[in-house]
Amino acid sequence: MGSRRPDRRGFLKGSAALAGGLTVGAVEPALGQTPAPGGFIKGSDERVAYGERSRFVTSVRIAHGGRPSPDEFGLDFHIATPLQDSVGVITPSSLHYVGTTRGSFVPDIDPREHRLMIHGMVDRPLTFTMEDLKRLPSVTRMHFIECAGNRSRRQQTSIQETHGMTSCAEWTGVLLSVLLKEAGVKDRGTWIVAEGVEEVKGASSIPMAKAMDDCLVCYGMNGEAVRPQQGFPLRLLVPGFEGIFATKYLRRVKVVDRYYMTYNDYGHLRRDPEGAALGYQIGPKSVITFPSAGQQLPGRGFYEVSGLAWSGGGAVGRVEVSTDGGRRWMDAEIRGTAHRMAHTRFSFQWNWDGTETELLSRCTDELGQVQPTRAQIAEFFNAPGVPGQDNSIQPWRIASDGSVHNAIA
Ligand SMILES: Nc1nc2c(c(=O)[nH]1)N[C@H]1C(S)=C(S)[C@@H](COP(=O)(O)O)O[C@H]1N2
Ligand SMILES: [Mo]
Repeated sequence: MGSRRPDRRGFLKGSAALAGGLTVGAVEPALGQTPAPGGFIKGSDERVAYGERSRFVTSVRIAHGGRPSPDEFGLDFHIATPLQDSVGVITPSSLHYVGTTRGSFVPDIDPREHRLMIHGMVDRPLTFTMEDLKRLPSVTRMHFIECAGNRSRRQQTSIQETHGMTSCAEWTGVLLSVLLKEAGVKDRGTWIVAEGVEEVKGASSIPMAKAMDDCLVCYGMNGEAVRPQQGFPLRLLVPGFEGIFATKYLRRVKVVDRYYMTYNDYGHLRRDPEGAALGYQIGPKSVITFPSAGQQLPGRGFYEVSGLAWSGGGAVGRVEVSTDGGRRWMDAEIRGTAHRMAHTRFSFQWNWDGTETELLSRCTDELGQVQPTRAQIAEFFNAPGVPGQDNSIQPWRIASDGSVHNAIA
C-alpha cells in the first residue's frame, strides 16, 4: 500500500486543461456587474450587544441517538454537531455537540456561588471561587472532545449522525496540576475523582499522571465564558480521553488511592493495565466532511475533498485519502497547525471523472498509531455487548449521479 504525494504541477496542468470546459464548470466568465443585495439588516439593540449569523445560514445541531432533546421534561440528552457544514477546525460554541451521561438537566449556576473543592489525600484541602481561579496563571489550548459513543452505523445517512458527537474548541483555564500542587498531593494519592454538581454527578476516576500532565480546569471557551451546555461556569478537560471524563459543572476533585467505581463507569475496568489505560484514550480518527453522506455533487470535475482528523495520542502526523475505495492512498495536505489532541483540517485535490467510487481517509498520529479499518476494529469492538470506541475508517460512496452515501456494508 504505497503512498504518493499528489503531483502539484501535474494537478494544476490537469485542471487548467479542463477549466476551459467542464471542470469548474459552474464558474462563469465575468461579463458585467455582480448583483446588489435586495435589502439590509436593520440594527437592533440585541444585534449591537451580541451578534447573530445571517438568516441564510441555517446549519443546526440535531438530537442524536434516537432519543429526543429536549425531552418532555426539558432534559437534553445527546445533541450532534453539523460536521457537514464545518470549515476550519473550531466548532462555534452554539454548535458544539452536547453529551450527557444519562440525560441531564442543565444546571443554572450563579458563578458567584460556585466553588471548586480539592480534597482527599492532600496536605491542604482547598476551596476556590471563580475569582480565585481567574487570578491564577492561565493557559489557552485547542482541544477536541469526543463521546465514546460516537460511531458510524450502516443505517445512518449523514456525517452528523455518524460522527457528530465530537467538537473542537479553544479552551482557557488553569492547569489542574497547579491546583493539585497548591493542595499538595500525598504519596498515596494515585487517582482523582472529578465530580459535577448534578445529582447524577458525572463523576470520573482519572489517573494522577494524567491529572498532573495536561488536564485543564476551564472557564473560557472560544473567547468567552464556557456555555451552560458545556459546563458553565467550570468544566474539566481531559485532553484526548473519552468525553465522559470531561466533567462539566466541576465542583469537586478528590485525591484517592484507587480507581473508584462511579455512575459513569461502563467497561473501563480491565485486568490488563495497558488495555485499561488505552481504553480511556481516543484512538487516531478522521472523517471526510466534504463530500459526505447526504450531500450532492453537481457534476464531475474538480473538488477540494476536505475533512477533520484527530487523536487522543497527540498531534495528527499524517492523513491519507483514497478516492478508489482503498486501493491507492495519497497524502492529504494538513491545513493550518496540527495541535495536540485537537481537530486538524486536511484537504485533498480531486478531479472526479463521474464514475461511482468510494472516498476514504486515514489518520496517523505523532505516535505512529494508524486509524484501523472497520474489519480490524470489529475483532475487538462492536461485537454485541462489547463497549469501546470505534475509530475506524469511514467510507463514503459517490454514486454516478453525484449523490453521496454512507458506504458501510
Ligand atoms: N457534569 C457532567 N459532566 C459531563 C457529562 C454530564 O452528563 N454531566 N457528560 C459527559 C459526556 S458523556 C461527554 S461526551 C462530555 C460532553 O461534553 P460537551 O457536552 O461539552 O460536548 O461531557 C461529559 N461531562
Ligand atoms: Mo459521552
